[in-house]
Amino acid sequence: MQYSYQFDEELQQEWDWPERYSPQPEILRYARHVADRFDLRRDIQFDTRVQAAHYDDATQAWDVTTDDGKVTRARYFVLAVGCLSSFNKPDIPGLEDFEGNTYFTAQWPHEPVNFTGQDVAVIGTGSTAMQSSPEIAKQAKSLTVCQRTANYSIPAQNRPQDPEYVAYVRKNYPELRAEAKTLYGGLLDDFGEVRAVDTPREEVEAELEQRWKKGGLTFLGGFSDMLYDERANVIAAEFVKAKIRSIVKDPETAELLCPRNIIGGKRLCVDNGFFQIFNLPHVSLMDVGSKPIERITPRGILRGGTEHRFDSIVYATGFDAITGSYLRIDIRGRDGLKLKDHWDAGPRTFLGMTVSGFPNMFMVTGPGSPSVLTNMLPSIELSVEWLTDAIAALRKAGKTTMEATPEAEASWVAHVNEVAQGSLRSKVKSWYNGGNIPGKPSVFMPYIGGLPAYLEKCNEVVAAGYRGFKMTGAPRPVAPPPQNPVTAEEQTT
Ligand code: NA7
Repeated sequence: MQYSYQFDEELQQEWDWPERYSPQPEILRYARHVADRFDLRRDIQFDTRVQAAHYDDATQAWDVTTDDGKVTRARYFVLAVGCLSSFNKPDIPGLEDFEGNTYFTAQWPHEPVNFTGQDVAVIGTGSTAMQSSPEIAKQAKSLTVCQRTANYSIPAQNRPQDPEYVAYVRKNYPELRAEAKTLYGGLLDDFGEVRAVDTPREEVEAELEQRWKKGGLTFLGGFSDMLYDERANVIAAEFVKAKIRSIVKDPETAELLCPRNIIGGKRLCVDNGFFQIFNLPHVSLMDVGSKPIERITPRGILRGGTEHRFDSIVYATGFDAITGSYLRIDIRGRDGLKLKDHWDAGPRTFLGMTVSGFPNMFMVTGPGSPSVLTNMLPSIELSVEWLTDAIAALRKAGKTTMEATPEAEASWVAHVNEVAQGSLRSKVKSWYNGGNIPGKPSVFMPYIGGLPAYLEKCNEVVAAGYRGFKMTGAPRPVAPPPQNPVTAEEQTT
């Protein structure tokens, strides 16, 4: 009920969320309902990829080139491209040679996939591997999970919504939403303020047990130091490893499934019976960490000189997170400055919503905002509200463009980096810090200082008359785009 929009009270009241964790079709149904209810489809052009967006100082507008060959000229350019939408195609030799079925969890087909009677391999043990594997195991003749690094997961304990809880939330939505904004992740739950290191071990373990039974992402939230003090972290890590050993009957497989690093360093996974599947006779674990995949062959996976044959291979290999979707577009700001160059050493933004040198370009939950560390739907709304107000303020001021100053951006980037240093999350390679993509700059990309601190900063900027921004130019209508559609290359020349 919290992972939903709050901009319309009737929408909140009328929508029925039947389960604690909604499955994908349910969330899609909600998105479609919102689009229809607010008549949004007339403003959406589907099946269109943005290839380039270039700012032109002469027109003070953005020329946005799409793959249908059209150029759209716009005063404001809002990137709502998502934090986890550019998928990571792994660089495994021979990937294209496979003659069976290839799937990527990040680009799952819209029509149902049936694995009945098949030998299936899943590559990866992140969230999507852990969530898809138990489903695939229900159908497949055999399932082989290829694990490079073991990962922590907490049971989802998904269940139908309790009607009393639903009634309570519906009745108190405004207050609950307001309270959520005062919490670190923008998510209401029971959070402990004491430190695990100051609490007797049995009490810490009792709290973890209770959270394990409750299930879900806030497993580490019982104590304030779980992601800041290794001594606290190790208690939770050992607790989960003991659970894995108690679930998985074969001791060797259990040991392989036990992670070695900090719990919560990588994003915690939430599963529906992932570890349990390794007790099934047709499911096995392949350790591709100590003995990597050599190549994909037309028939399967070659590893240690042996070919393992499969009908289907599922790559659950993640995303070029947070910056990937921006950098796959040829974005150029003032004087042809390429976003790719500006972000060469990692993303540089002011408040995660604007970039110096890129006038009137706004990002929804961009790098340097709390984004993926918070409840995403409310955070998306907060970004949208802030940038909408900013555009209104710009118009009210009788100006055409607004742009973060280099100083404001530099100081925000320094702050984002500084707060990240204090967290154990900085010590583990993950998609939060570019560690999952070879050659990607190693920078902790989301703002880790928490939603309340972030909102305070955003509000301060507004209260001080958009401090940190330059507003320039007198308002004028946007000139029409060039008559003949041009390609990104032609525009370059
Ligand atoms: P994740 O969580 O980034 O997981 C990707 C997995 O794929 C992870 O286990 C990787 O192992 C593995 N991987 C990646 N490349 C390879 C290669 N080349 N060989 C073997 N294994 C590989 O991605 P998800 O899509 O599951 O989830 C992303 C987020 O979506 C998730 O955190 C939620 O927020 C929703 P590694 O650990 O790098 O050794």
